[in-house]
Amino acid sequence: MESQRTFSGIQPSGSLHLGNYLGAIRQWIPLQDEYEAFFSVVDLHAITVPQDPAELRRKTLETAKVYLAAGIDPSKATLFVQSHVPEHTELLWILNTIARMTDLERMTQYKDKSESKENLVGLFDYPVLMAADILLYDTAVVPVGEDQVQHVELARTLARRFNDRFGETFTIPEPRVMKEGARIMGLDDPMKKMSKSAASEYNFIALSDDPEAAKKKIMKAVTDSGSEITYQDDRPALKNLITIYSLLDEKSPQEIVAMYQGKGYADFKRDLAEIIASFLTRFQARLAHISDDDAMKVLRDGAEKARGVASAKMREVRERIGLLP
Ligand code: ATP
Ligand code: LTN
Repeated sequence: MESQRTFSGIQPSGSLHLGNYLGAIRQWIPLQDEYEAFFSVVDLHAITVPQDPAELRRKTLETAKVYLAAGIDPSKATLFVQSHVPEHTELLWILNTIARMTDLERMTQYKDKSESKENLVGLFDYPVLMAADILLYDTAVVPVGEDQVQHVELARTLARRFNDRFGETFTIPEPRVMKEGARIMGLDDPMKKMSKSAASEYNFIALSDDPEAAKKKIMKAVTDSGSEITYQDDRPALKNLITIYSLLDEKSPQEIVAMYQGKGYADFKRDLAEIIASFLTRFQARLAHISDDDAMKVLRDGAEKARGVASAKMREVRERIGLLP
């Protein structure tokens, strides 16, 4: 039996942070053994907000290196840059002809992002490009953070609509969200998700942060009122810190609460700061070992493999909709 496929991607639009790592990349690692995996650096998504060309190139390569340092293994998974496979934009256009304005107007990420910026057509159409990414590979499982589930649902809708109109062509994808860590919140505001486009650098811990600087961010992180260490919804700032602790140190939140009985925030934060600093030190050492040339080679091989799958799918799609061969 052929194995099922999984696909996911991250935009090279800023420094990747702990939220991207815990909420996304980390869940990809076990999937490489279970599925035929495709992990993409989605540069065409990143340009839906203005990017400096030289910086975009640098961040695209850096993001690929982060995948490798996090444990994506190119002998198991296909790692590639989205723009290296032109079929993504071709399928985007075809899906644009079946996507409805009302499908896209409901997307919360667009509503959030368009408030503060110009209303670019590309930003509005962003979820359809994401649907193209997913459907091109007959993806069964899409690992993402909670904020992306709505977009995967759009991909399901478009796949069904296409299949109904033109015959069975696309696999209907399932989103897969990890329960803990699906949404790591900002250190300066536990009501908003940790984000690389946050206004303050005290919002996030970047994977490239100096470990000492990261410790300071933890010591400065907002906390709720009260002094005991408890894990509950009405203390969202502490809950978020315990979640991070729990994921990096592989202990349950309950174990952590028990460890800090009779102790206060200061002890808890000091230990969490050490755990994060030691994680960053190890991660950055792995990253430093990956050369630009090695990463470029992985991306070239990956693009070739991805193009093989994508071009076969596009031939099928063109035929279904009646384009002349
Ligand atoms: P921005 O912060 O600029 O909105 P982003 O950090 O969401 O961007 P993306 O490239 O859009 O970055 O997201 C990459 C992946 O990381 C997605 O699967 C997303 O769900 C996940 N992710 C992003 N932020 C968090 C977070 N705070 N907690 C958990 N997962 C997150
Ligand atoms: N929109 C996603 C990134 C992304 C993606 C995908 C994720 C683009 N294409 C396909 C999963 C599958 C985000 O995280 N902002």
